[in-house]
Amino acid sequence: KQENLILPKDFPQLKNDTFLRAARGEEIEHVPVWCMRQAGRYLPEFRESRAGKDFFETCQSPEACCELTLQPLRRFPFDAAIIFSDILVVPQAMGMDVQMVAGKGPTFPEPLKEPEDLQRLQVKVDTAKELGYVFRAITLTRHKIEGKVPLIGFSGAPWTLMSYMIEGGGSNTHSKAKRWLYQHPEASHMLLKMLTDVIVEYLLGQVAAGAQALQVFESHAGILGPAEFKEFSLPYLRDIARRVKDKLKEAGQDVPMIVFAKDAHYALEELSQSNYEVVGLDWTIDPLSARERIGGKVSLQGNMDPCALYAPKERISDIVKKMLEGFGTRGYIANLGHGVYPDMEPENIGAFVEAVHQHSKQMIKQ
Ligand code: 1CP
Repeated sequence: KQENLILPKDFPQLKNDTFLRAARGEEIEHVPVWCMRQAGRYLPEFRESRAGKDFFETCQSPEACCELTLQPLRRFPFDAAIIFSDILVVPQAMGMDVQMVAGKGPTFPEPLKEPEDLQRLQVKVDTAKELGYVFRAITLTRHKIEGKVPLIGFSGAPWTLMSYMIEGGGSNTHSKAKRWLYQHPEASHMLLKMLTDVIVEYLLGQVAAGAQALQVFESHAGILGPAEFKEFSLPYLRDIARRVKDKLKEAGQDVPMIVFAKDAHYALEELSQSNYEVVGLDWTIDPLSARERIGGKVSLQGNMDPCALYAPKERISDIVKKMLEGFGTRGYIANLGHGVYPDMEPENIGAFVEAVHQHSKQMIKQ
């Protein structure tokens, strides 16, 4: 809808900035908490809103994205919201067809096969034109959220997007995409660079639209070994944060950035020196050892095993307490180590949020 284009940016005042303070390592009264995929199929109201509608058409509707983003906040006292969208809107903006196939997940009917296929991609992407619907969703949501909590924008990281563009969808081995790294390293770097350029513009557009923090998802980091990660992921993650920050600084803006490189615990030290304020962790790393390895350099986010949400509520509370004791309450944002699954009990997500708030308040008081 065109009228959203001109929504004013005089947003309601932020009432709960705990998440932003924790991202910067500042003092807080309780540990902030949100959940990856907090807007998702585990909520009956989400299933109802999404029923019978095409996934990417939903992503293209600012009103639908706004509603789905707000749904979890009506149930639980989360300290942040993440805009409803998907990482695969970036390959779409570069000219690739992506469809959501029921029972299979996102699918590219014509994935990249050989380096020549890079010619099919749009190099100079006008993000305002191709991804303006995401920006409008963010602006609308910033108004409708009424300053309750900060709104997080996000993007997939270059390697994760590259792997989808070559695999054509989800994969266990990612061997088609990894083949490129070993057979076509130059073309791989070319593609990663193209993606980086679009992602930088995309993230800046999200901030201009009203995003108050940014998360970069390198969900497929774990399929790379340390050497490949250092060559094909880390430099681009660093470049994204540096370029976004340089541009924001020029405008006098300061927006915390989170990097979530799933299963990349082998690169924790490097990630903590990659220009991001916050490093997100999956559940395969022990909180205390993560804290010891990075010192006080960055804030940490994570990392309860999402499957712990299948446990009874009292057990969830115990697990949360241990997690808080490991990370400490300063420079820490509680989250899961990955997204909520569709078969999880909404009540248990509520128990998780409450346990974080309750235990951390007590720990801070002592
Ligand atoms: O119809 C549906 O509801 C389908 C499920 C779904 C949802 C809820 C998909 C398909 N995407 C989303 C939304 C989404 N995706 C969000 C929004 C908000 C929130 O977190 O509350 C975000 C941040 C993403 C990001 C995303 N999409 C990632 C990175 C995070 C992660 O999970 O590692 C990835 C890898 C995707 C791709 C994707 N989109 C959807 C699916 C099922 C997948 C995974 C496909 C696969 O690899 O098998």
